[in-house]
Amino acid sequence: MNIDQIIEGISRGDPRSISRAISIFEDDILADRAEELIRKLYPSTGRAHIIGITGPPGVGKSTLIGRLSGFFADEGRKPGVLAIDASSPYSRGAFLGNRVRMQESLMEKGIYMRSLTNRGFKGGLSLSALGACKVLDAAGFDPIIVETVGSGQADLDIMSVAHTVAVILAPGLGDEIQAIKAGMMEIGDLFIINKTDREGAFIAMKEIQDTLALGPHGKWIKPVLGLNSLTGEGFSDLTAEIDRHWIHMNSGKDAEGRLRGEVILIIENVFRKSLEKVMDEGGLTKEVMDRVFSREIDPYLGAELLMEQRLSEALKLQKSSK
Ligand SMILES: Nc1nc2c(ncn2[C@@H]2O[C@H](COP(=O)(O)OP(=O)(O)OP(=O)(O)O)[C@@H](O)[C@H]2O)c(=O)[nH]1
Ligand SMILES: [Mg+2]
Repeated sequence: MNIDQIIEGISRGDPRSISRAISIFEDDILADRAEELIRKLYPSTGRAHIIGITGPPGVGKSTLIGRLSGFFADEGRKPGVLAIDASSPYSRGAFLGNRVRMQESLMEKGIYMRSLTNRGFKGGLSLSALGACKVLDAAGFDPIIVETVGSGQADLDIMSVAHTVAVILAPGLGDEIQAIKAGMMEIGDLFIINKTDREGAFIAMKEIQDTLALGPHGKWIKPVLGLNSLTGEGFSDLTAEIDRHWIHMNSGKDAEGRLRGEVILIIENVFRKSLEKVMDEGGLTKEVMDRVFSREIDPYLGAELLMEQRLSEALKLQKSSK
């Protein structure tokens, strides 16, 4: 399949073409093929509501997303689901017990589900995920629900380009909840305590509400919802809040901030990739590193020298290509 065939397939919503495109991104989001794909897809994107779902392992993110996407599908919408580096991937055979049945019933409703990993350069995952969102967007999926495990830079990057971020917690996280709260109160637009059938759920909700009350207040008052993802209790409130936030987003300037975040992410990735390449190749880089190792120069000066070198090389390249 060449790029134009893939693009044509995506515009028809063909799952094979969609998977093919996402695999290209997984291999290397900065490769020429990947860039060509993005460039040609871009005009047909920009419609879908991207919803990020994040939270610690085991709080019920996948279960919740399964049910949420089912709700959206029943409303006549066409949700797509991406799981980023999840421990429980959405691939055939990887689901156990009721999850297999859940996935089958979701596929019958036309919901696209796919997990995403990174086979390219270090750190490329967030950008690949963003590329995958564009593929689903161009294929007409809306909303696009992205699951990540709530930790690490990739997670924060992905969440910064979602329109709506829901942070999921569950009772019984113990002391862990403090650390999680510290890192996640800012990125969340809505907060969910899942597993309300478990003891401690309402105390956990109260705790989150109290913490939010101390934080800065914007125009958007962050709701705290209780859910039972096994029974579906609370899900009509959840879809209502998600839709309300989407309307709120479109009336604000947030979209501009999102695109700014995306451009910065691309620059970071391009720079990191070229740096990794230079580091691997040795050469001049090794000379600088040897001076750092022998403590002749400090790491800051070493970094400065390397950056200068990279910039001048990049400029040379640009000149010669003109
Ligand atoms: N009691 C109860 N159990 C739930 C609920 N939601 C999910 N679970 C269970 O919690 C366990 C973990 O669910 P997952 O959906 O895999 O959690 P996750 O957050 O996606 O996990 P990772 O992807 O591994 O981080 C499973 O055994 C679910 O059946 C709930 O509302 N109540
Ligand atoms: Mg999961």
